[in-house]
Amino acid sequence: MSRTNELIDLENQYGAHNYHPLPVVLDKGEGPFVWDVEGKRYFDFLSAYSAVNQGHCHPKIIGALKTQAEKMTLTSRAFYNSKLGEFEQFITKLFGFDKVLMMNSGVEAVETAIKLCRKWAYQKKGIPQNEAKIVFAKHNFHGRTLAAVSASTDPQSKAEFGPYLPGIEIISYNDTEALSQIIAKDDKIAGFIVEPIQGEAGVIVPHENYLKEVAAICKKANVLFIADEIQTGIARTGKMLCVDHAEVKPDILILGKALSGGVLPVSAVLANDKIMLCIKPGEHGSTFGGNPLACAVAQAALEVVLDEKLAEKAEKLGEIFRTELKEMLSDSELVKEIRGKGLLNAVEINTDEESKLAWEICLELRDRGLLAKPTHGNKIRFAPPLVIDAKQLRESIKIIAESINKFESEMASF
Ligand code: IF1
Repeated sequence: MSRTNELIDLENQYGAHNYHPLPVVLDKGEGPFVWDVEGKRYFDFLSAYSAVNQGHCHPKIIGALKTQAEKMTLTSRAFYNSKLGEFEQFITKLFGFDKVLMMNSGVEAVETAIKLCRKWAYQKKGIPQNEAKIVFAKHNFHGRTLAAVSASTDPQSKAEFGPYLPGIEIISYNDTEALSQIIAKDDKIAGFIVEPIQGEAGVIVPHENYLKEVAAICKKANVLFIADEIQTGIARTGKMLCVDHAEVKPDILILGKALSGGVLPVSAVLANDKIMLCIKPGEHGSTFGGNPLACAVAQAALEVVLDEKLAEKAEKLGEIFRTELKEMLSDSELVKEIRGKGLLNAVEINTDEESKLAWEICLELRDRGLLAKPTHGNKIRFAPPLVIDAKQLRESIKIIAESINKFESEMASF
């Protein structure tokens, strides 16, 4: 049996069956590339769901990891540590907020934002205890905890995990009228949590004024505008934050994934004092949140984004990706739409969500040396590390177009 099959069998036998991975076993990564256990090289067009924007094993981030790991990794927040304060100053100045609260995984930061919003609702907005509501968008993805799945509208993430958290309202995405209406008829609404582009839903880009209008509606009604930039943030969409395209600032900003360059789970919630100081000592925390290793890594990861101008790169390369792929696939009956912002893109295949075609295309891409994964059956996300260069990107565009075209003649059978 091949090493690949041996390792897949091990995961099948001893691991929970909560994923359905593409059959490839990865062993090594560098920049935009990963290698499997047989030594075959691939372009990584998933980037661990946009966590490795800075490229695999970026030497500066790994350097910071090694240096800090040899000195001190964890103190808990029972004591101060020599890295946290300086990092907090750096990240708050960078994003323009008074304060930051450090956590680990993305969903923990989402939970933190929900808790913070509720505290603010009772202390500042005067909503009666236990009655605050938070609005979420249909087809959202904010993670896997009970609060996040309670807010989910996707039966796959949600079903049979009830009872769910109360105090959640759902409106359609990209619909400011729905937001205005729900806020107008309910004075218990404390916040609106939204992805600036819906990732899991299939890279759904809202209309150009959406976020500007959302910010204005929330401001007027004294409702917190909370942006989940876990997937869209840290240069992925061609600006440091996706909300920067709309020139708006959320009341609460949630970051994760590429905040550490994919090296450690590091997440952050940013807000100004009038919100952040609603949480007092002992009311929220985490053993690992704000640990010195995470701070050293995140500081280096953000410096790489700035030093290497990854936002500008993502903007330019994203234009090339969409324009040239559209040209190469202009005759394709298989492609319904090519869309995205910066280097967060998707190709929607012209089949229903149950079709296996997108999966088959991803297997073809794998065979030709490029890794991507379908989402919701018929959408394939293309999100390479932002360190990819124009020549490598063009090579990738060719692989993608050729792989899709290969299925053109076989379409009828899917
Ligand atoms: C899985 C998707 C991506 C996120 C947004 C919070 C979180 C995520 C906007 C939670 C996480 C991940 C998690 C991963 C799959 C993946 C994903 F397809 F499910 F939707 F990226 F597109 N907010 N997204 O995208 O962050 O706690 O995971 O650090 O759960 O399988 P986390």
